[in-house]
Amino acid sequence: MQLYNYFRSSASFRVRIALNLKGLSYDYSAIGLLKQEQFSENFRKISPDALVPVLIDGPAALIQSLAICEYLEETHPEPSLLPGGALERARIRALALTIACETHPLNNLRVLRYLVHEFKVSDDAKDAWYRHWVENGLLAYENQLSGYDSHGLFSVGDIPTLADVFLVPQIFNARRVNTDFSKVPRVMEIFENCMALPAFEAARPEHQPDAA
Ligand SMILES: N[C@@H](CCC(=O)N[C@@H](CS)C(=O)NCC(=O)O)C(=O)O
Repeated sequence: MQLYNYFRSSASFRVRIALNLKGLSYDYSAIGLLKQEQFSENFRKISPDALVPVLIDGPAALIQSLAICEYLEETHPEPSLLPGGALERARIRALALTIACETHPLNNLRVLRYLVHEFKVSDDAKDAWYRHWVENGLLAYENQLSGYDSHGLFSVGDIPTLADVFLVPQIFNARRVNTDFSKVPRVMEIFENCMALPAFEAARPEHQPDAA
């Protein structure tokens, strides 16, 4: 498999973690987002949205990190990233979507660029926007966890799931804008537990070949 990605992209980071957790090797192809390589004609052939990540598996080019992770889950079921019964799996998906749909899109590079270029917001205002939405999203995540009857080492239970795969990269992004994590203690505990695992550690941005 081949992964088109960018070291600092949190959506790419999710797929790197999922591949590592499943013990799958892949070739790393960097797409420089700041150099605007995502808009090149060649890349758009495999990524119509001009977004990373893209996973190539044989003749197929897969986009959207959640779809890619579910593809990996179906093609390589062990270890499972969606374990448990219907309730556990619904919780895992809801947590992952809280990050993927309610939090990350508001802070994506193209959204921030639009704020700066079209609305002339300052860097401070842009960071305040970012912090607002990421704190909002992480609090929603924490509140979901609080509603569960029991707590394990990870978001849902004692093994890492798709929820953790989506959570961890968002924390890395949030740190870059001095987010206040004081209202999400359980989230931060889970984050530390994840980062103690080699699959998460190896996927972190600084360890990627294109890290600046
Ligand atoms: N929903 C997509 C989001 C992908 C996405 O937003 N990727 C970002 C990096 S994290 C990107 O390529 N941004 C390029 C840009 O904003 O121009 C997924 O989960 O794969």
